[in-house]
Amino acid sequence: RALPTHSSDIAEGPQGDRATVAEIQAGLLAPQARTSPKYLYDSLGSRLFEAICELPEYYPTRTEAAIFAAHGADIARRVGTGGTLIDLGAGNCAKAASLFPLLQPQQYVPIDISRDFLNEAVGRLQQRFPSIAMTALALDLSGPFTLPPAVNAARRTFFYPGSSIGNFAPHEAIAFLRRVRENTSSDGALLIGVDLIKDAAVLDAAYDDAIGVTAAFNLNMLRHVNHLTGADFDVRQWRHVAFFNAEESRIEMHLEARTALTVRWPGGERRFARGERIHTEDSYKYTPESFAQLLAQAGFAADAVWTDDAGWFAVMHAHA
Ligand code: AVJ
Repeated sequence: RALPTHSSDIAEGPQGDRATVAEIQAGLLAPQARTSPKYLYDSLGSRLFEAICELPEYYPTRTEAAIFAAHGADIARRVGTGGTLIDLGAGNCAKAASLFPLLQPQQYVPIDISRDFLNEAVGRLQQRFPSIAMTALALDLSGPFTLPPAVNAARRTFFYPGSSIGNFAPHEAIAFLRRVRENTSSDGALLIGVDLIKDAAVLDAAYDDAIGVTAAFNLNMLRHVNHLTGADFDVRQWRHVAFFNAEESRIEMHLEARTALTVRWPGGERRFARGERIHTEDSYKYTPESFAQLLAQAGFAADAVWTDDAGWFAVMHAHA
């Protein structure tokens, strides 16, 4: 059963809406070409990300799950049962679903930009957990957002797992968490997964795996952009590049032109020299201390942190 999805600003149909097309074109025309990481997630991109989460090199998903497995009871005591769980960037909803027995939410509100993917996942989930009220929201969280009245206002816990917060630069992360904070009352809270700074070789491998799933995930963005804007990117002319930038404390993902080429779209074009790159994603890494500071700047007070034995990943709880 497909659930009704509230959406006003998601592009539908074969082409993106005007604002989307304009944003993408502006990024491609910038001196340092860039695209927002949100364009990594069309239906295929969301499935490629699911595959990434199963890779031996990609430790975040597995490590975060191990933290929940080891500290579940403690985490449930912090969060409390019976409230509203709001899942920011829910994807296939699997992480939240695995916490339902523990957190026993009264209402579950998954939010994701990938509308069809989300609807399908929530439809299945509602059948498995008929007693939890579910409201799926197709929203772009990169802008301001307001939760509809159907979402319980009391005891909202925002769930932001997987270190998705890492896609934002620190100042953007603060702005985003401030917007989350604006959607909570004084009894609101945040349960968030944060990827931690570690050996660069471990980080590099996690974002450039041996069988090339992350490369496919990155390259698929070009197909999505073709679809949205009518551009003529030839995926074969591009190569996946990913590395840890220690100075900025972030993984950078790029697509690099294998040869001099020109990309054309209705009303414009961009020439790329051989070796020139499109910056497609950043994934910032923190320490528990640096992230607690960031939370404080957003109006949240960190009150608990759980990590794995190696200290590769942290789950943090904060109250409003
Ligand atoms: C979904 C943003 C958490 O940064 O690790 C995985 C995305 N990119 N491999 C991450 C991603 C390449 C992922 N986040």
